[in-house]
Amino acid sequence: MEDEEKKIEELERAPEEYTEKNIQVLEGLEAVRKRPGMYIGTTAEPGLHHLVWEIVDNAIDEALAGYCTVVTVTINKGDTITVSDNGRGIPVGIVAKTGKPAVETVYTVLHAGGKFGEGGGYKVSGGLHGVGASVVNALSEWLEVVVHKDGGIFKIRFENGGHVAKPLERIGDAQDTGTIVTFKPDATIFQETTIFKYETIRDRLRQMAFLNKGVRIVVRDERDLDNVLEDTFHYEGGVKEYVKYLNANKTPLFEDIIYCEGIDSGIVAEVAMQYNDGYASNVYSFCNNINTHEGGTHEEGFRMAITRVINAYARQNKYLKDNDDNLTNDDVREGLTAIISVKHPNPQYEGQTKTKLGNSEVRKIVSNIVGEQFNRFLMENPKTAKIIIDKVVLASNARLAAKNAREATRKKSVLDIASLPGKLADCSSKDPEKRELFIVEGNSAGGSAKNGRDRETQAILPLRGKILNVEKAQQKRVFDNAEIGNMINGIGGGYGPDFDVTKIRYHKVVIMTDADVDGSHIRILLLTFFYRYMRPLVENGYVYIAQPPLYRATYRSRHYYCYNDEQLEVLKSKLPANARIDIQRYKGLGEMDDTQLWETTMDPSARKMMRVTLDDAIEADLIFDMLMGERVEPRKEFINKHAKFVKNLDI
Ligand code: 1YM
Repeated sequence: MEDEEKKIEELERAPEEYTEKNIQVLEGLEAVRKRPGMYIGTTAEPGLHHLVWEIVDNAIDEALAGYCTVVTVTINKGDTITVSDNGRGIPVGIVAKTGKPAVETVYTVLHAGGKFGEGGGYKVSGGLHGVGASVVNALSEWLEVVVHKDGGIFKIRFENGGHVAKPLERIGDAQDTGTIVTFKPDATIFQETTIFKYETIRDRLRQMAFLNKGVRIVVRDERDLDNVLEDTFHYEGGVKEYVKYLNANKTPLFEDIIYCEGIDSGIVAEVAMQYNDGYASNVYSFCNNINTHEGGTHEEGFRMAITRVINAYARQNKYLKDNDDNLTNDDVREGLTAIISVKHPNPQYEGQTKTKLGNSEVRKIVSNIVGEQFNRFLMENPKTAKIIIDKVVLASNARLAAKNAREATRKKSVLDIASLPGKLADCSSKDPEKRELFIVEGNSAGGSAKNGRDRETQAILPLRGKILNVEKAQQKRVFDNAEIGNMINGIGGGYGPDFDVTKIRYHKVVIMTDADVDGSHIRILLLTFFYRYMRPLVENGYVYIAQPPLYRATYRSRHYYCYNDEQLEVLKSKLPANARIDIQRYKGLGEMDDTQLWETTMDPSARKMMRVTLDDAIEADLIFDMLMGERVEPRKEFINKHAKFVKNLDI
């Protein structure tokens, strides 16, 4: 407990004049309230949840330091949050620099946690969130911290964005140690919503448990006491179990999950991976428990290493002949599920969304660790090695075939106006922001849409029947598919890794399908295609789902459109009790004429469209796997559980 002694010593030094410091503190918190976006990104729903991550990060740090085994997060009645842990408890002694108890300092001074944390344990927060507990306090209506430590229970309460309402006091005796924080987000800051989403918190905490092996994380929703929700996540296998979880709905090619770990220059790296019989690549990377969506040096190091090792092994064991080309990064990624997790004391983030790891030393560290340990794995497991090499060689052959096929089609059709698909009825506006592309199920609905549309801004691309399930098909078949080719040419930004969202010809791509089972299947097939081959289109919020009405009710020759059963009931309740209402249930878009389709579904001033958003790409991947993959059982289960599954899709 050397750190503790150092801290107490520091605490005992004569407090300086602190009135002025006090003012500085309040100014600091006031700055957070003035510009919350600077600290938590947004005050919409993600920002609200950010408050939870911030407090949880401190508890996880305590777990990584080796003092805490259980973290509990509870959503209480009234949407307050309680986070508790069984660590050492935040120190309660006076800090010389501020003249205040350490716990008060942590909750009122920006970035204070890191400062006295130095030398104690492994501080991992401080990445993308890591703005510190004081930011949560600044953005809360009230916040209470209870500390069990040194035989006592201590409590402090803040109100109105971090003002001390009840100074720290000892309120009882305790045998145990730990920290319990409860807060209520300030509704004047979080104007959009102050309602927490259980699923969002649950999914993030599950991920935290995978990334921090051994920590037990309990999440509870006590808002409805008749229906308390609770999940516990605890993975001794850490990222290994994460890969198993991600592959649960796939068919792995072998049992083992390959695992590499190491520490170099204070940087901890862990990698887990397994191949499945699919074609998609599911490689996710993290730095300090934050998903680095844009990749970075840890991912580069990983890719370099596996490509190098696989090529070397394939040559040594004569799977590749001397004059065969090397297998490429893309070949080794096909069907690969992997988690790359690094913990770095001083991460640098780059990229558009600051989710790309930039520290250059990490490339080599990860590459060395993975290179050495993956190579050893292949040598020790020749049967599995053969399965991997066969898979990668197959991918390589398919890639070459696809390339040839592409080159053949490219000669016929370059991505320019001349090659726009014949079935596309384009619009006349030149401004992509104003242009909308309706992808319409069936030729007859396509016809109505063409006649009913606004020709200046709305283009129509009718689809014939079902499109290919890209989740199950090999790449070559994907590009041979006419419907897919039409969409790629129509949208105009290319596809796959080369997809360029700045080149797209429409800023709204609207999926318009029938309101029946086939329609929702086609919708999922299209979403899967966009998600796998034009992900930035989804990420930037350019994909929409049209909402055609389910019913047309006619009363005294006036038509009323209802988009769901509820609306129909409301309408019925508003009309006289014995009114003779003629109700027509639309089974397909084709049952509407041009005018009806325009009025109900396409007219921007009247229509309802659902924008497809991507809350959590990893969970969305899992759902796509389940809905579109080979295995039938999990899909049945999911659909039974979520009867209206399309609505519940987290994308
Ligand atoms: C529910 C949230 O904050 N737990 C927590 C925080 C700290 C400690 C233990 C802790 C850290 C250290 C020493 C150290 C923090 N302490 C500080 C500071 N849970 C939660 N549990 N003793 C206890 O880092 O050396 C900041 S966070 F700065 F006061 F030491």
